[in-house]
Amino acid sequence: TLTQAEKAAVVTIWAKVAPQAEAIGAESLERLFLSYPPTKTYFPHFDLSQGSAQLRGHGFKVMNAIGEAVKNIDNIRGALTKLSELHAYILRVDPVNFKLLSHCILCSVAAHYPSEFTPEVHAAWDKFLSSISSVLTEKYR
Ligand code: ZNH
Repeated sequence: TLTQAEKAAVVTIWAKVAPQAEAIGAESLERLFLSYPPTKTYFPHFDLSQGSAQLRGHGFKVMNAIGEAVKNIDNIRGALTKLSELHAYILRVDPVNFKLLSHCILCSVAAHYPSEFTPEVHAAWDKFLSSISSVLTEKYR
């Protein structure tokens, strides 16, 4: 679980990211598909070219879900139950991919807000994204 200071760091950066959710989400997906091409196999039905409407739309949805987790930072599991079931039972995304996407989201946030992205903020966001990933992959067992 996150400390009070870590929660505060997550909330502070989210306030910056939220208005740019679509751009940062799409950039995170672009980073994912370029750096880890096998992840593209989950999106055979998508136009994955840079800046495509589908990439932006999906990037927005992913960041929106992260926003829900920020709003419910003391009950991330409760906030993401539906998504957890979707990923485990329907999409069947291999859990390793969550680490890759989390890393790409961190890189995008760092690239957009370099001066805010202190080591403390980095660590807090890393822990926060890991909690989200745990929730989204826990139904696989
Ligand atoms: Zn996921 C979908 C979120 C990860 C794959 N996703 C989705 C959605 C959301 C999300 C919100 C939408 C839903 C509805 O519509 O209802 N994800 C998310 C998050 C995360 C994720 C938050 C983390 C952080 N995913 C992921 C990964 C992968 C994925 C890692 C792989 C690689 N997803 C996916 C898919 C889908 C989704 C495939 C479907 C899409 C379409 O549209 O089709």
